[in-house]
Amino acid sequence: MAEITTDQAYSQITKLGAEPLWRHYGDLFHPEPRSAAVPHRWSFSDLRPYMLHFTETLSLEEAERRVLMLVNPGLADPPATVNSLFAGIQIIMPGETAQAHRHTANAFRFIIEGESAYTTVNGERVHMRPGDLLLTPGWHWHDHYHEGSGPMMWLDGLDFPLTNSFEAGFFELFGDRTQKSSVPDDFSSRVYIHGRLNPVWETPQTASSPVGNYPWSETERALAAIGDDVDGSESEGVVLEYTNPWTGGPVMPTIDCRILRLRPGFVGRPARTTASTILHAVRGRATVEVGDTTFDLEPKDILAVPGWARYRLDCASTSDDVVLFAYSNRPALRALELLREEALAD
Ligand code: GTQ
Repeated sequence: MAEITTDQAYSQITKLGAEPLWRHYGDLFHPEPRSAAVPHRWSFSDLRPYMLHFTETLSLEEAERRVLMLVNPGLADPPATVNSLFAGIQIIMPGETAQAHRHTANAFRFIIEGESAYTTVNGERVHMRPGDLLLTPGWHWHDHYHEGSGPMMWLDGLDFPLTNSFEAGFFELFGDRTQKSSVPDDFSSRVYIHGRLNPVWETPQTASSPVGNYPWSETERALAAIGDDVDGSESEGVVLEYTNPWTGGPVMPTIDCRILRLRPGFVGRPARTTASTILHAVRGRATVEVGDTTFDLEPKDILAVPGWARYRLDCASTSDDVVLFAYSNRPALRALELLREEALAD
């Protein structure tokens, strides 16, 4: 090969489908993670009128789901909200059905507004109220129906960016628009919600929690029972994780869901984690620094916190407490031994 120049060797190996690692090494191996996602806030009150607009112009016969995707400016194609996770806001109007389907992506809904809708999950009608967390783990049939009045809106969380990156995304229509009820309404929540009293006649069918709905009333009770008797975590205040009653672990293999309560005057210690996180303000006004940006979260807003970004939470500007809902890809990172979390100096 002495007769060819080095430049020719580079172009020849490219034609042969090879590249020199030494010219790419620094792009592939970083001292620390570099998220393509950017810190970003979505204002619920800004988006809400457009949600309502589409209820007038788009029927649910025309759309699989009426959802506004919250697309991170750094993750437009394929769209994602943070690495491996998606957030969307879904709206369904009285009398509408969102047809039955299933997908390998894990999903949950956190209810923002409205009453008297339910999701049928594998034959069980699971009713929704604001603040409830409903699970539709991967490959569970689900359709939504609204039998009440007024718009019903919720935050959808899915891991399809992850399932698609693994090239393991499957999707299937049920056939009929809705499933028949084949299990008593809200049965899984009634059986499992007590947590420390599990049914012995059941055996786990999937790695995900069998609970259809973690009702807000129980979350409130848990927060009230703890009250102001603990400081909680230095960075995130009183943090409660929704758990799988079989394992005590996260609700789904790729997504964990938590409630954070920042007591009045809370000023959090900065921290970072390789987990990519999405925050949703349930009540109160929080200030959240992510990287170099400071966000004021109004109730119902949604915030993307990219992995390994420095973040700091506080509610010093209000005399009320703040409650946030948070979900992340922490369980997936933990399973792959990629989870690193640390507190930082102020
Ligand atoms: O409600 O089943 O936001 O399938 C995205 C995909 C919601 C749902 C989304 C979905 C759903």
